[in-house]
Amino acid sequence: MSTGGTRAVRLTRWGGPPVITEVPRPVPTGEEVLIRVEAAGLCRSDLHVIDARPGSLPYRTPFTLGHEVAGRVVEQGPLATGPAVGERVVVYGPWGCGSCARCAAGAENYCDRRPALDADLTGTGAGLGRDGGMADLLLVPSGRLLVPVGELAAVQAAPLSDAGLTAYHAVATVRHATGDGTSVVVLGVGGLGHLAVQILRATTTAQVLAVDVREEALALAERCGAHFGTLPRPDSAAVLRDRTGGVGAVAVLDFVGSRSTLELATGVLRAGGELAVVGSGGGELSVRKPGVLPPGTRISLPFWGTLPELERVVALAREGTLKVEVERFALSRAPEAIEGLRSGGVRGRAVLVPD
Ligand code: FEH
Ligand code: ZN
Ligand code: ZN
Repeated sequence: MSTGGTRAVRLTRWGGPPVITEVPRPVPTGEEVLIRVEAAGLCRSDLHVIDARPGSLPYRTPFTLGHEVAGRVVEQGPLATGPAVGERVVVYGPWGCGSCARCAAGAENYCDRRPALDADLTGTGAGLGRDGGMADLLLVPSGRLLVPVGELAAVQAAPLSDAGLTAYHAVATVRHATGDGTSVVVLGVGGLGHLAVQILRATTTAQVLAVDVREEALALAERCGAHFGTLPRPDSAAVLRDRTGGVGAVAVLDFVGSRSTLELATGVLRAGGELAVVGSGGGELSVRKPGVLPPGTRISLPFWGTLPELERVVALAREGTLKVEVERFALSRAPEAIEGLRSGGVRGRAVLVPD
């Protein structure tokens, strides 16, 4: 059990391993708010950050990892607003400029000043060039970035800020196309996909069809409410189209983003459908006419989500509609958790809990 110490899992140099080290206790000034971290989720993007080549990301090392954080407000700067000391919160992860049109609307994930912030190596947010929440304490720039979670368990709350919010935003992007008798395909039932299945079932009337390379992930998809699940096979597109009554899926949510999943998406999409590419699997898709995509296809690259959406995700979780499949690790076992995520050995979302 930490003695109120300030441990942090830090990326000290590009290409080096994350190390657990002592850091000075942050002191909140101005609008800043200090959070005692209760849980911090691991994300595939953490692996991309850890593996990044020097200069490939607009971040300066060293910084603490962790962009999926829940905890309790313990100290506020003199100008702080938002949740008071003692309140339990989840941290909205994309930290924008806070004042442009997009940030004013709560869409800091699409901050208009992001290019300038990146040019200054300001960082995208907690754990993404700024000190993050794989730590005992997290300093947040403003109370506007905090959403109260009441008595929701921290290991359930933390993943809502990234996995839950990203899945919700992706569903929101395609929801207009859904309706009775329609089908949506979810490619990849991992930390984000299993939440997308639940969100689709909770907020649309579409049939949900899931694809994953792991049998246990298909079992998770079924527990989350998917109507059908299949391992990828040579005839997967035909099998899935058949499940849609032959017309195809009005939307495909690709949480993998690999060549094979994008290829499968082109084979199952209905004309005039929606392809949301969420995963950063490095796959490429030729967008040309005529080409592999059905006529009328709309492609989106949804990124994270908005503050109002995070409030809705927290509300779904607090009412018991959204449940995160979690694998806990003590903060002191962060390196092992990171390697477990890398090897694909984590079931659902890996979450670090300060020990
Ligand atoms: C964060 C930063 C950069 C790329 C992708 C991400 C996602 O993990 C956010 O959900
Ligand atoms: Zn992430
Ligand atoms: Zn902004």
